[in-house]
Amino acid sequence: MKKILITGASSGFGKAIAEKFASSGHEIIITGRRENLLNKLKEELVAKYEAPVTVLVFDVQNKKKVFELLQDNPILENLDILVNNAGLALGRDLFDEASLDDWETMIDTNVKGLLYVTKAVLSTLIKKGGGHIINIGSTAGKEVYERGNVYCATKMSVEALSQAMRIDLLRHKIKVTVIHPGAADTEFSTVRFKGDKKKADTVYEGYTPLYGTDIADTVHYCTDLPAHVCINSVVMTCVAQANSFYLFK
Ligand code: NDP
Ligand code: 8X3
Repeated sequence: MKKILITGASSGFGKAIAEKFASSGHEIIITGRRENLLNKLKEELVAKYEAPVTVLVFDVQNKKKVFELLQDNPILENLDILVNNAGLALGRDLFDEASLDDWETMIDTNVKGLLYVTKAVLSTLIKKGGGHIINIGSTAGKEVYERGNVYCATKMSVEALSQAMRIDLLRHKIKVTVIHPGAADTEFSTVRFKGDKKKADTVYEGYTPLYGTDIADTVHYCTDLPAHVCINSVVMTCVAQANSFYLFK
């Protein structure tokens, strides 16, 4: 049994990852801001799989709270896997028309939040003598697309930080894997278009996108390999998509 901490487990990829690990007999710590959804997920996973589940409620942008809750917390003792998944896009606007507030929220969540959580958890992994960090990037972190500006920049940062972690944490035997998914049907687009569900749904019309379960299977595969093997990077899309630019509808 492994112990896994997942950020952003109240929906989408994080929720699917939680279910995948709970169903395969692991201990999971699920986190996010929406306490009601996390408690509901916990109830479901306990009832279905009798899984040990802990809920931690925090905003990854809140440095103080992240460190209070995650640094040297006995609940995290012997943690094996950290999945840095919490993140979002806000808006899909031209550079000169985009909102500074949206930019700041994306940077604070996707980059600074990931750094806070990783830093806070690292002492536990180091004490244990190793572990596995999975960072969720995006195809948006491989190629910049029109109106993607700051979201793409944050996901390019996730790629750069994953490379940096892999190098600097070698001596602690910590594996670092970055997973870059393409379009996946989650709450992502509803958040991006600020609740406009109709607009969000059009993103996934005319083809079969990825689903949270596809990303969960990939995370599970990467963490289930022999101790000496590390998958450094995965770029995954649905069959209809080649990269940020080519989507066959
Ligand atoms: P969802 O919107 O379904 O899930 C996002 C999760 O992140 C939620 O659980 C949300 O929880 C959490 N979250 C957002 N902001 C914060 C915050 N400030 N503090 C704590 N938790 C937060 O989207 P996805 O599952 O699709 O997204 C997961 C990750 O995958 C993101 O990093 C996204 O950028 C990336 N991604 C998504 C793709 C897609 O097409 N869907 C493709 C490639 C990458 P809560 O609101 O409860 O805090
Ligand atoms: C989410 C995929 O194409 O909307 O990271 O940027 S995309």
